[in-house]
Amino acid sequence: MKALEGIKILDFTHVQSGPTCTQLLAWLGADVIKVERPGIGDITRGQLVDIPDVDSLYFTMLNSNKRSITLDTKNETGKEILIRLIKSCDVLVENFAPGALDRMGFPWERIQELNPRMIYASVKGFGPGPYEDCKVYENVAQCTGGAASTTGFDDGPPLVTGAQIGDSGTGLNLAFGIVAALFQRVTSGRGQRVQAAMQDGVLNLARVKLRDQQRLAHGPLTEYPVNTDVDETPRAGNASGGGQPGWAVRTKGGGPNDYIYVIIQPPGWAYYMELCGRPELIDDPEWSTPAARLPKLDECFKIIEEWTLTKTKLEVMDILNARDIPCGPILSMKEIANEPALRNTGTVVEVDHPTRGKYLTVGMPVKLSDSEAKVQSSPLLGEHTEEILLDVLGLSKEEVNAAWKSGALGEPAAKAID
Ligand code: CAO
Repeated sequence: MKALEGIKILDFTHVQSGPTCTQLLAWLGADVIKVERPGIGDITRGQLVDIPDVDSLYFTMLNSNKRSITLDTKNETGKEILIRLIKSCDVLVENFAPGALDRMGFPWERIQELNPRMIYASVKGFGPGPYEDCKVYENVAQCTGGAASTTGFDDGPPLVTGAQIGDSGTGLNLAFGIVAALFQRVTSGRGQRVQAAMQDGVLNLARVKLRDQQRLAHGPLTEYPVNTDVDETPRAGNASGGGQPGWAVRTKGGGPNDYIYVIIQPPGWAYYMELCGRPELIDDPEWSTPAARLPKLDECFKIIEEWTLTKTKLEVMDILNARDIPCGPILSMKEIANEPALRNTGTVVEVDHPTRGKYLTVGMPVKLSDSEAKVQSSPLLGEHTEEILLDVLGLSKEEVNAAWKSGALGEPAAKAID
């Protein structure tokens, strides 16, 4: 028995933010029914294609463990089927452009009328306000949520990060909101509206930078490389966001990812200086305290780098961790793909896809002891159309055939079941 077994999700999501949410719910055991436009489907099926006529990795890595039904919700029969799906499911999740579901004829008021227990969950770029009608993609959210203005080096432009904090981050927030709403429904008996804005999701993750904006009123941010004459949280380069100074230093190899992130905490200083062959700096009052080191962190990291350049990043990792000194080798995606520990825990999983063959994906990031997340293939477009109409809605074979003929499920009369 999985955590969300018995819960049916009507999944109107596309691209990344919504699909990442419903994929998490599927891994928790929910039956996720992905509704896609006949003949087209989720636009990502055909984006960044690496193998012709095969669903892209973009799609397969965000839609595992789901079932797919093709349904034209602007067709009259399609609308009737959608009404039956709304009545049969527990949660409707969507991340269309603002107002799209209303335009289809299904505003929240109508959904509530059709199924008062329905939880209606949405991702939008912005919450209510001047930008509520805007379409939004990942990097727009990173820029408007405060991440880009605080990422990068002080003498360079704002930078977006490779981590999809706007899309996958907001999908995670939405999943958490849905699970809470399902829990509340147990006692209230009612569904509710769950809304997650991508700007809010990014800002939630950039919280420490709003902290620093307020600290500026009381003096310079001394842990930032550039901290004078600024009235907005500056970009910190690789400086640590916490109270401990840190930096990415080079290691042996000279490759683009031959770096390790080191952190100088007071208890580690003496060991660093022993390793670096500079024991005289251990007790020197010019170097021995965090306050003495603060104005010359550049020099501190240069001394440490002279030593790290003699070792590989993984050797440095072993040496420092043997003394409980936290550090982070910069792992490339190639290294992560081949990391045995991540394979063993199911964080990196090999999946077999009917037309693609084997590929790697990222599995469930949270592990539940009583609800193991087994990653399965993503569905082909419309793979489960008939199965869903028969099993979930209890339609007769004649009704399914009539639906095909109406064009609601795709090419009319292209299909008929026995
Ligand atoms: N049957 C019939 N019509 C369907 C359908 C179906 N099964 N599924 C979708 N459609 C229609 C929608 O109703 C909509 O039609 P209208 O424009 O007439 O209302 C249309 O398809 C496309 O929807 P869209 O406007 O959401 O798609 P888009 O490609 O233009 O925009 C995006 C994409 C992501 C910018 C927009 O959906 C958005 O801003 N979403 C909210 C924020 C978000 O999640 N962004 C993250 C995206 S990942 O980086």
